[in-house]
Amino acid sequence: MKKAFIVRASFALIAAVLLIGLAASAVWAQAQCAVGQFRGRYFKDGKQVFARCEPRIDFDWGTLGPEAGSSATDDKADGPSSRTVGVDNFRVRWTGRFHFNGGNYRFIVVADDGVKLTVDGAVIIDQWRSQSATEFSAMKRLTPGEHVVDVEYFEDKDDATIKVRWVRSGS
Ligand SMILES: [Ca+2]
Repeated sequence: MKKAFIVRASFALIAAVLLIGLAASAVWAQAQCAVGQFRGRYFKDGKQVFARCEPRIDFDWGTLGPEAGSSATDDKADGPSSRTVGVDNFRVRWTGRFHFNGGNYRFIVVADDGVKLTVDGAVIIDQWRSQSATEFSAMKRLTPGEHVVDVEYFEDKDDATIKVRWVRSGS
């Protein structure tokens, strides 16, 4: 009797864990963008205000700030388009998988204010401070195939710029 109850309770628990796992993976799948695109997540006061898929990071917001509705792939599920992160004191994190042919690549960023760029979890540019628009670059050797590029950015005040690109350098 008691044993049967424990068996039933165990099955119920396993079923619940599986259901939660399925739901979590569905949410996770929605939160991903296609290979070759960044998932841009925009934060104000530590809270995500909106997110969207973006093919490139090439923004010069001047003294203004990003708008949730300014991209065709705006993710309404993460916040109405009218909500923004304001013009100062916001953060953005972009993460994406990209295909590389392999070889030495130069990663180039222009940031106002702070920026940190990692490739496959390795930090290659770390310029996390308030500054006017400044260009930084770093080399990274990559194997052929997909790699994860992650960019963290913050705007302090005044002008806001963030641009990221990479070029294959030599062989
Ligand atoms: Ca600034």
